[in-house]
Amino acid sequence: MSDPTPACPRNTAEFVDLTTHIGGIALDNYLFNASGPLCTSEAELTQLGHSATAAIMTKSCTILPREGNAEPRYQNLPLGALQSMGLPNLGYQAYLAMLPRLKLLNKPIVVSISGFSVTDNQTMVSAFQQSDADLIEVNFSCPNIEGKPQLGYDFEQTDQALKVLCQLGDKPIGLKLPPYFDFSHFSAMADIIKQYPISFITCINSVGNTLVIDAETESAIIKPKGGFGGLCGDYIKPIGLANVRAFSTLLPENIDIIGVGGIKNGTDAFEYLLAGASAVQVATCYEKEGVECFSRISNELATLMARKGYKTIAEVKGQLKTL
Ligand code: RRO
Repeated sequence: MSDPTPACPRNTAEFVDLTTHIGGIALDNYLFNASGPLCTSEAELTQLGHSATAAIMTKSCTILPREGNAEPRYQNLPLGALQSMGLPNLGYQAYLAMLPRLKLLNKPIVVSISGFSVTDNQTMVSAFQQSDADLIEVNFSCPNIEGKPQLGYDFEQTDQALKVLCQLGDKPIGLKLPPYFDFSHFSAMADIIKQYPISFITCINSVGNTLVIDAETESAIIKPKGGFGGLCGDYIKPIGLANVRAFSTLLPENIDIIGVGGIKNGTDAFEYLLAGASAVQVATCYEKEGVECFSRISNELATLMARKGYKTIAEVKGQLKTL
C-alpha cells in the first residue's frame, strides 16, 4: 500500500517562506554570515556569494590594511571559540574596489566598517554610500584592540558619532552593538538610536575581554591582551537572545534587529526569531563548518516552522511568550 496522504500536505518545509527584509533590502533567506575571520579576502567573499547565505557580509574594515593581532589569536572551544583577531582586513579601498565584482553574484552586500575615530568612520561611510553596497553596518563593538574601548559602551560618544554618520547618504545604516547586561543600558542605547535614522541594529558582538585558561599548561590560550578575548558560540546565545528581545521591546518596528550569537541549528535561529530578530548572522558555526551551514540551518528552520504550522518569518517574529 502507498503512503497515506498527509493530513496537511502543504505543511512541509518547502512551503515555508524564509524571505525577510533588513532596512528595506529584500533577503531571500533569514540567515547570512556575520562579520568575522572568513569574510576578509575576495576569495572568501566570492565563495559566500556562491553559497546559500542570504547576503554577503564583509569583515570589518579600517582605513588602512591591517595584519591584526599576534598569534595564537583564535582557539576553538567545545561550545564555541575565543578570539582576538585584532581587525585583520584589506583596508576599505580594497573592499570598495571588489564590490562591483561581488555584486555580480546577485546577493545583497553588507559592508562592515570599524574605524578608530569618528573621522575614520566618516571617510568610510561616505565612500560606501557612493558604492555598490546595499547596507552599511558600523561596528561600535570590537573588543580586541588594545587601548581602544568599545564605542558602544560610551553613550555620549555613540551619540556624537551618530550625529555625523547618519547624514552622509541614503543607504541604510546599522550598528553592530556590544552585549549589554543591564536594563538601564538597553534603554540608554535605545533612546540614542531612536534619535537617528538607523535602519537596523546587530546584536551582539562577541562577549569581550573574557579569559579561558588551560589548566594543564597553566596558560592563557590566546596571546593578545594577556589572553583576554571575545567569547563566541553557544556560551553567548542567552546573552544574544536577551539583547535582541530587550531592543525589540524598546525600539520602533521600523528598526530591524539582526541576531547573532550561538546560532548553529534551526532551533537557535527560531529562538532568535521569537525574540524579535528579522534576520540572523552566523559566525562561529560558519567558521567551524564552512558555507554548508547556511543551507543546513535554513532547512532545519523551515522544517521546524513547518512542524509548528508556521509559513512565514512575520508570523513568528517577536512572538515570544512570557510566563
Ligand atoms: O577583529 C576582531 O578581533 C573582532 C572584531 Br573587528 C569584532 O567586531 N568582534 C570580535 O569579536 N573580533
